[in-house]
Amino acid sequence: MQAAEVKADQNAAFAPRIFSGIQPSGGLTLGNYLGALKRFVEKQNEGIETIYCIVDLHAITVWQDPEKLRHATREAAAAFIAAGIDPVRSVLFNQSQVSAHAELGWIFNCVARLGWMNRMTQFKDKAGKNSENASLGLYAYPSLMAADILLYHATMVPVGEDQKQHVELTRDIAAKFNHDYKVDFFPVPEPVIEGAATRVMSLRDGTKKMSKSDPSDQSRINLTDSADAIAQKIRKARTDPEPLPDNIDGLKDRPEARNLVNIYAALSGETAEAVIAQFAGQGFGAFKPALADLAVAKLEPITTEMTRLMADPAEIDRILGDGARRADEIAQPILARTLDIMGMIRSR
Ligand code: AQP
Repeated sequence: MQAAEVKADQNAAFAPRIFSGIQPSGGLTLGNYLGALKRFVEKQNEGIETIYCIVDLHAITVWQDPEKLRHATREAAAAFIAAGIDPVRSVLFNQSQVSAHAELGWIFNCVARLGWMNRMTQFKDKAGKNSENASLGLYAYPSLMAADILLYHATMVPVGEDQKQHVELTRDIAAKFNHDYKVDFFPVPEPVIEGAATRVMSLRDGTKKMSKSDPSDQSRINLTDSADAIAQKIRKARTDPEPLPDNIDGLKDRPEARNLVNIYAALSGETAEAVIAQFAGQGFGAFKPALADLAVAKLEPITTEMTRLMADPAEIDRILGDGARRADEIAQPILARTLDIMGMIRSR
């Protein structure tokens, strides 16, 4: 089956609900902020029901040092809150506290087809040449992600460009389950990919995604970086010798220049066209300091608030526990009904 074809009103029976997640596989980056967190806050503020998850079960698909995982999970929670997620209006929790994710993930392992999984490009990228040595979990990652989303009957999934294929697989799993059991039980959720920075690229290589697990710290801006570190990384970002063009088409074969313009646009809330109009004809000697000032102005308050929140890890754990209880209340009836549809006896 290809990405599920859905009737226009397929999700009409479901209340609009947003689910998305971030892996605590390291400190969060500017890519995670612009592609995910910033947009998660916008969705919350639009008044849609929002459920956000720190997906620690996904993070362990590659080995994680236990102390670092604990720290990264709390730090991700601090980043959500510092960026503007209100843990009362949104549900914010870490995945492993709601065991229904793993249970529905197993069920979806039995719904997803090997042929579908074999097409997943993220597995190929992450497993690299040594795929025989990759964990089975890394291979099954997309069906656990489908469980994360469908466990809450979410209808919309804000993600960066790199996760589009996984949301399409989620749609296929939902449609196949509904078809196989002759039900309209799961919605077929839509990926929501919007804004100027759906794919923020590495500062060292404009053809590679900015990633928290890139071995080069210079390739990314971390949400914990100091103002000096941010300015230095932008100053040293790879570029070409040409000045900025006077229209967007002039960025076509200039991935590094395009990336910096997109970052500026996403941070300032302008379009890339407006940024180009402002800086046309100027070299990077002028553009980079303007970008560094903007990045520091936008990120410094978040970093400061994260530091304040991280000083009280017990409070972060309390917030995550509270979110997990609320998530569980939504998830349990949906899991129970899924098992019932499949013919599993539930008698205790
Ligand atoms: N560079 C990026 N540009 C735009 N969006 C991005 N996202 C990640 N990197 C970028 C979006 O952030 C959300 C959470 O991603 P994730 O933590 O689940 O995993 P990922 O996509 O694999 O991100 P990383 O940083 O590259 O993690 P590692 O290095 O651990 O694999 C998603 O919505 C993603 O699209």
